[in-house]
Amino acid sequence: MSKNILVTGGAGFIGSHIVEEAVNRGYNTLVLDDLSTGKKENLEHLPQDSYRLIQGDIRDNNLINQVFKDNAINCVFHEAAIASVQKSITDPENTYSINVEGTRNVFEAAVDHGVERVVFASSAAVYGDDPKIPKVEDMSPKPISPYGEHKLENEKMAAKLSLKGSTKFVALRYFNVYGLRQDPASEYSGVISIFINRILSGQKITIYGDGKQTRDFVYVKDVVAANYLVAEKIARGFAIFNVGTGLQTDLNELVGIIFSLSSNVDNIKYELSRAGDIRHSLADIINLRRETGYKFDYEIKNGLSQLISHK
Ligand code: NAD
Ligand code: UD2
Repeated sequence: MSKNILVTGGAGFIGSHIVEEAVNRGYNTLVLDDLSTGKKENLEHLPQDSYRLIQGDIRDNNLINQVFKDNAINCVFHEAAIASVQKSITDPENTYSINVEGTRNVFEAAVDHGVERVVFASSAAVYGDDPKIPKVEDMSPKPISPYGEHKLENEKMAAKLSLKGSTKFVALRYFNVYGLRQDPASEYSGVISIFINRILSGQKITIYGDGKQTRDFVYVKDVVAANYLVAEKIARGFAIFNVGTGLQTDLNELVGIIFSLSSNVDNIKYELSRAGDIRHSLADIINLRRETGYKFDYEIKNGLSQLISHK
């Protein structure tokens, strides 16, 4: 694969793992991040001279064009976004300006500068609350949040731009990603980071609803593998793939595994379901597997066990 890599949002949770893999592969690795939710510390375990961090905003069109002009980028992994659905509801304008207009800057600059490929983070949120599972890429999207709408707009924008230049775009609809460096601080963080943080520090956890809701939890290392596989293997101008495991885990099962891997005693309270909570979410990953050979390495127990062992 091409060697000059740009990771937007590379100081964030998922982005920092994509950067780590680029560094391990010996690529010239550039990170662009405004450090709004990302942190320099997320990259500090890597040798200092193994990547370059530019602190900047994807909404700054001049900066973005300069970055492409100066660096002969071959491949972009675009992760920068406001990743919180809740924020997209409480602050829709700011979220739109980053998630849609900022993304447009990155995509257009990539095309203008002849970048070979852009792989970008979309989301299962584009499917909305359609109860049909598993979710297949060709289902008609029904986003129910500004966040989901923005991700869908990104996909449409990429599809159009792929007809304009030589840049190839791949949208990856991530399901529920978990792993090291996922920030547990916000109440809207992923359930796994919240539960592990609370359970390991002996605090009570809250399950909203009966705990029988299910998710397709995918370990961040498998998400990274999917990013590099599509970058290497997908030859057409535009494609969309789900990234998950194709397996469902309910919350009761999930907490059972976490308690069994830690030495803490069960300390759970049940509360009413969250408004708008989706009952079941599951990815169909057949297309990704068929076209790239993707095979996830971490089913939930392995992923949780690796995560807990790093805590
Ligand atoms: P994160 O908040 O840890 O990472 C986002 C990164 O983007 C941060 O480092 C942040 O500082 C940076 N950023 C935000 N606004 C920016 C701007 N204007 N300019 C430059 N950088 C900016 O979140 P994450 O969970 O790592 O999410 C990464 C991507 O994956 C996002 O696009 C998110 O929407 C998507 N996604 C995540 C999940 C999940 O389960 N975590 C699921 C579906 C999709
Ligand atoms: C995920 C994404 C969201 C959006 C959505 C689209 C995250 C953090 N959220 O929401 O951004 O893309 O998918 O479908 O990635 N829960 C508890 N206790 C807690 C926290 C959560 O019971 O302390 C429950 C929650 O009510 C839900 C489940 O755990 O039923 C998973 O919650 P989540 O916020 O991790 O993810 P999800 O799928 O609701």
